[in-house]
Amino acid sequence: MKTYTLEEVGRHDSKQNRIWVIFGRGVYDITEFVDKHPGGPSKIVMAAGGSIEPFWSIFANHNTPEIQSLLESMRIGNISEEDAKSNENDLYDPYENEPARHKVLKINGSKPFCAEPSSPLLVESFITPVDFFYVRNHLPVPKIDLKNYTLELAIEGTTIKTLDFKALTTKYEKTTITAAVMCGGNRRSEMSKVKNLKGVSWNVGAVGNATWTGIRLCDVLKDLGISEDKFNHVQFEGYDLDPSGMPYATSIPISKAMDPRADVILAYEMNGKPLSRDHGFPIRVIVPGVVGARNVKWLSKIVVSKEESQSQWQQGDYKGFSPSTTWDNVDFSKSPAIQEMPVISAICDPQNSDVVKVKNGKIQVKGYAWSGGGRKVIRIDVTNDQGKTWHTADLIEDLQAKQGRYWSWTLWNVELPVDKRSKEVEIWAKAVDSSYNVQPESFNNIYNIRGLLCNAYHKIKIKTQH
Ligand code: MTE
Ligand code: MO
Repeated sequence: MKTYTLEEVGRHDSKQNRIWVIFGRGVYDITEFVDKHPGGPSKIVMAAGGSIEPFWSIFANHNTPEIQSLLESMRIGNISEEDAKSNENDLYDPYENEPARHKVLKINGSKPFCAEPSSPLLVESFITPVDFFYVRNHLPVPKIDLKNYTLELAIEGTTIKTLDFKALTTKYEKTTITAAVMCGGNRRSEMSKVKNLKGVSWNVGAVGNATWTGIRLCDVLKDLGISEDKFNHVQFEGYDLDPSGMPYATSIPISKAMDPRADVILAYEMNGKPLSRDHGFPIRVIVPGVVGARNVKWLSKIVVSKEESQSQWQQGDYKGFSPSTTWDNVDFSKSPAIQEMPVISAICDPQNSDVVKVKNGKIQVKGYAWSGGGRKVIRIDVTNDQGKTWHTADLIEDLQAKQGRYWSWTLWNVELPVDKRSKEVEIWAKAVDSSYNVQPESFNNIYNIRGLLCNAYHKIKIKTQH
């Protein structure tokens, strides 16, 4: 293979000159791949003409055999041994300041940290303890000193005011809501059985239900004196930054942000205690009924705008597509960003392939259900004979929730009669929400390349012990 100098590689930093990058000693021509990069072309282009290693130390989920071999397929040569040495600067680990985590969490990705509790633990309590609440980070956790914390409020490009923690928490009325937060990729591991897809492999635990105390976003926005008709979106930015200094950011429609009944809050407490670092200390947004991605943690800035957030997470991710859409023909601009979530449920206890004791000819089955947009879960149907007989589950729900504002999940349990001779039982669950939306029967026809909106019937197989 050819040997190149760092200087030579450095000249290949645009599409016209072709885009080369360095990894280890290898030189790679990634020009054709740039537009297909799942993280968006703009991110990968930052590495053009140089080493991608510092980027991979932040977006550490790249360091997989699959991605390494993809990169290898684009190799055009090497840099000299000398150059490779000089290129090896002391990389500091951007993840050296991560908080401690409970060992109960099952780690799906460590840098950035993504973890979920086991499903039987998840449905043990209506309110999920903070330590068991799933964590989904895209970047290192920022270290924030409360004394120096500020929140910037802007209209389009102009900052109107900057408030510190004390001002925010004393100026506006304190309020508490109970709401579930669910990742758009919850249950992705099941969808990935249909076909290959890209994303963190979540089981059913990328959801939790907590009380959130804070101030109402609509109160803060009202203070800016804006008229809802002149703007369309409210954007949120976090203090967590990518290697180019861009923050994690997303947006929600202004109608949602301004509606007092939508209960969007800037939360500083979770289950009655200050937010933990993983969950957004000191302030995060809670947008009940909306996909987890919009619930921006470590909130640094709110922007009222005519436009959606232009971030990768709003424009190039968290969108749904046809099962036939591939990474080669996907056009992210053609799908709207996911906001309110569809109805979903999961069987949590027992888990797939558990051995379950049959008592008096019956087995106990427990799970959760939830729907976006404040829609109430009105029924859970469970079957163990492929739908010939459906059993209606008993529900544990938020009795305080008001009409159209069912932000909490619903827990459920049911006793299923099982045949004396059965050795293996297949169980299916589906939820129905107050709009009579019901889950689709299988993943085949809702498959999408990012593995989002994985709300097909949950189906598990268990072994019975009589
Ligand atoms: N906010 C910031 N600033 N950075 C992030 O990476 N992840 C989002 C959202 N808010 C994220 C964020 C996603 S995709 C989800 S699912 C939820 O936070 C997860 O919240 P949790 O970690 O408190 O469970
Ligand atoms: Mo997420």
